[in-house]
Amino acid sequence: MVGIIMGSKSDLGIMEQAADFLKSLEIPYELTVVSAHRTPERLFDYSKTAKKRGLKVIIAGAGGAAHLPGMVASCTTLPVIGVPILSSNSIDGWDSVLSILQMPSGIPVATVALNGATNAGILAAKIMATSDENLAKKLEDFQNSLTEKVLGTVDEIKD
Ligand code: RP5
Repeated sequence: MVGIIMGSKSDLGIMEQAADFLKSLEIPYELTVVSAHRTPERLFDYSKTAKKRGLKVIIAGAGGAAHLPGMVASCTTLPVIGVPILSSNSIDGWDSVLSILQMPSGIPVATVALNGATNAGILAAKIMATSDENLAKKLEDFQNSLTEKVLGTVDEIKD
């Protein structure tokens, strides 16, 4: 089970891309809003009960002063994947990228690219696949499909 959280409902358009990938591999997930600044008690409750509730990985996305992934990581031993989001009043996304990326030593967040929610879903699936051979096979098929897709374009470009 993967937990997907975001700082605001306005992040949903990006974060549901992580959910879409998990769904495509039939990985169960939950998806909800948890704001580090507007619902701090909910953040503590969510992250401190996450493991007990059966979550194995948490994907956390936020824009601007994006403290959600780091704060969640500080409250759980589960791996946390951070998704920086380009929000409407952002400084080109750098505010979010750096807030999530520049974690202090001891509390890592695996940070994907700006708006990189699909990759966050893939990374979560890869973590789950370390103890699930069936899932590992599905990921292998997925990666092979990427290779075939690119090779399929090779002949389309003639000298
Ligand atoms: C962050 O501020 C959220 O993650 C969102 O990306 C950004 C803007 O939030 P709203 O003002 O749209 O709720 O906390």
